[in-house]
Amino acid sequence: MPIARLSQAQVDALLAEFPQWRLRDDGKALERDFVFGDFNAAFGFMTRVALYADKADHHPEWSNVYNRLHITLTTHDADGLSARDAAMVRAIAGIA
Ligand code: H2B
Repeated sequence: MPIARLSQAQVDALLAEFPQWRLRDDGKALERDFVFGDFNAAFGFMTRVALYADKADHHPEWSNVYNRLHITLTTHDADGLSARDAAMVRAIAGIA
């Protein structure tokens, strides 16, 4: 089912509040890199995000190499950013 996309003003406000995230060149996703102390810390964080994602039924695209994590947030059902991505940015800020 299609989901409404965020307006440009909503995306701008989100990026102003959470400057660690950047807008992908095509404007359809947010990206953030994390570096943790070790793999245990990285995977522990991923586990907490995964539990949120499962509950929210909204899933990050991510890759992990040892203590590094790259997260891309987008809403496939919106072909761009939606309120679900904004909620996930907030949730991740609470977990980080
Ligand atoms: N995650 C993301 N990132 N985007 C989606 O559009 C999406 C999702 N859709 N997780 C959900 C699952 C959908 O496929 C299920 C059926 O609700």
